[in-house]
Amino acid sequence: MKNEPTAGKSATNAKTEDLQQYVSSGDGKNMTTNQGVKINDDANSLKSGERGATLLEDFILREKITHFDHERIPERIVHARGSAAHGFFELYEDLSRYTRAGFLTDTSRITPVFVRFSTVAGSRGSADLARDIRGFAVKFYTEEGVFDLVGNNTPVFFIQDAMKFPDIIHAVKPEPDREIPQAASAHDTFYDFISLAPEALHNHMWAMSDRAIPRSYRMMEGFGIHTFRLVNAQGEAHFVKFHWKPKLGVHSVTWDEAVKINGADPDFHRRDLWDAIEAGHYPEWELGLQIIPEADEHKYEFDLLDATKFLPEELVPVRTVGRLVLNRNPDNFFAETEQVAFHPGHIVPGIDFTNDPLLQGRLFSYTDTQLSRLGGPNFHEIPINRPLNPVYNNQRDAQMRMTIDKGKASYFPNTLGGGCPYLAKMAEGGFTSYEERIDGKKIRDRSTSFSDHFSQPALFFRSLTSWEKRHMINAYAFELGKCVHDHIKQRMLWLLAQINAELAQEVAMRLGLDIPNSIEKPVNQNIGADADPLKYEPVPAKNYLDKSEALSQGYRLSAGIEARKVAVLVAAGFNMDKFEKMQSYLTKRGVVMHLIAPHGGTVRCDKQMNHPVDAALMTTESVLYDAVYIPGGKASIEALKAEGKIIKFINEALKHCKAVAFDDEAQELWQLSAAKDFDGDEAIFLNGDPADIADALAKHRNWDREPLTAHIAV
Ligand code: HDD
Repeated sequence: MKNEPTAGKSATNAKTEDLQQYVSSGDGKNMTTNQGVKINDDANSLKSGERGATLLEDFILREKITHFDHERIPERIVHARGSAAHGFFELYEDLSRYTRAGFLTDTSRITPVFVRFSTVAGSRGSADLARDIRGFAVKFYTEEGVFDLVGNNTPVFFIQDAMKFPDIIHAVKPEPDREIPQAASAHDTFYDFISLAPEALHNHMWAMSDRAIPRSYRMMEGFGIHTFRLVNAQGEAHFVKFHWKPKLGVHSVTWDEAVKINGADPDFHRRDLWDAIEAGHYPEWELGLQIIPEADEHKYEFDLLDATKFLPEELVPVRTVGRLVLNRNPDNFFAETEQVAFHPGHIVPGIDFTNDPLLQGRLFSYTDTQLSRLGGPNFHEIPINRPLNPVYNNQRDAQMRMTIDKGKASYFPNTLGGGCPYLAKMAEGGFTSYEERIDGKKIRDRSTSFSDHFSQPALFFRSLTSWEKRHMINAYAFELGKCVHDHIKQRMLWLLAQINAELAQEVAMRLGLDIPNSIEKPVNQNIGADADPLKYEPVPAKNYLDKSEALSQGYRLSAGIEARKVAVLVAAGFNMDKFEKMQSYLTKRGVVMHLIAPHGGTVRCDKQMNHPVDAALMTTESVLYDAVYIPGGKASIEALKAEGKIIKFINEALKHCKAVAFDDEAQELWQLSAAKDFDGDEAIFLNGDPADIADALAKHRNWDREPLTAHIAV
């Protein structure tokens, strides 16, 4: 199946073509009932007289209302809020030395994918910029069946054993008495749990880092988290960790921005992904693999089966093996994005599991949840979930069965069906589980090789730039500051002190609390009733690696500025030449320029031409843009000076460390805003050269400005 990716809104691949058979449009057609009867009146029910009672006989009314009454399905128990897109995966090099998976060995293939990004804790209608881990789930429609890589945007997870998943989710979800707070971890039940389960600290630190408030889904890394196995045609295995590296770099907004974006545009990430794809700026990631020989299983200071640990890239480099491009928006949110069902247990020959106890539990949960979410065991027949290759087996019936299975034999072995469907030998592509030797006793326990809960969080903190550390300290201070119970905050401070003294002291200072020297109960209370607490106490932090730049967002800036947004503040009489010079330079590089004026409609420039206004000042906010540009033009600047919101708009951009450029007369606004306080700032421009703005956009923010912005009141 060679399927060249095509560009534009009509980008197709084998899966999007397959979906076309289910796509329906009423364009140019009569309206009908679900039974195909043409409808003559869709506005009035059938009544006994003009002002009389409505008749039960009205099958058109009954059908319409009944269907409406049942439109909703249960939202996902976690990751309810999300957005998705179609695209393709393309392989750079043949990896048959490691795996027999076709999409990882055949470089001529284009494998269709459907990718869904999500937040974890919030409901389906919650705002996009919640401080939260992001889901990064990829469904590959391979020639050998569906492979799902159901990962997150952090390389580790909160817990080590699936047994604790309901607990941590109950702790982070809104508190059950009042169902408050929505899509927020800053509350007592969450910290009560985290402070008693030190295994959760590591992923929690990632949740307090800038990763948890991304600028865009397009600017996030993705991680498969667990150690999986690659198995080649000879049955030989290697361990593997999966990574997605975004071409646009990894970037985030500030917390102040996140809070304001949630009000100004709760669909900020959803809109950003949709708009970028519609404009032809297709987001792209490279697939990276860390491949580990089986012989190295016990080589590291941590256990490869422990999902709260990453494998530092300094120990095993990430090998870039292919690219993922998202080039088509779904046609229907519900049918595709809502009904797509991912499952870490959807694997293809050449990939296999490990004994990671978190992964093992997930293998149960994902099918189980679809049974109530999608209503029964036939959810694999929903178009978005169907594999590209045909399905033949002896599973039958159940709610909403679409397939019409022919013949008498729905069992195997059989003679009445000619022995069909028959089995595939391994050489014919039949899946065979990796033969792993297992010796041991049946035991409900946790390996002590999982007990180092502090070394990697400490490594993570050490690896951050000063601005990332500052953001994390403030995030902890905010979240714990929202908690009511001091004993919970104090346990958290004690735990933070085990990771990094600076982190703990700075947070303690902001909370107005002291760090306790010890805590009364065992540190780890996440153990069995008869377990020996000493056996499960976390070991003190070790330093087996001083720093890992890959953990920081500060070292991997990108040159890509596609679909970045620049606010251009204008009023009647603005300088058209300067604006057009800026516009032509930046739009060629994919930047979106929005003309923002005190009113909607059009705005007249100094050449007496009318330009359409993209947003009236009252309908938009500074936080929705990556940079601000103010062209000159005396009349324009005079009018802007009369708008109180203009200075707020500029000052907010300055506070959030964005590029701001003032041309000619606009320098009066430089004087009136906080811009004049930042002498020599590398992202504040007077008579800005478009190339400088492009450069500043690529750097994302001038974080060096941040410590100097405390006085800006916005
Ligand atoms: Fe999960 C959904 C990622 C552990 C149980 N999970 C879900 C989604 C993502 C992840 C991205 C949303 C998929 C989509 O877009 O539809 N989950 C993870 C990662 C984990 C993880 C990276 C650890 C490494 N999950 C995990 C555990 C359990 C679950 C340990 C239960 C034992 N996850 C679920 C679920 C969900 C789900 C309840 C909700 C909706 C769904 O599956 O389809 O089954």
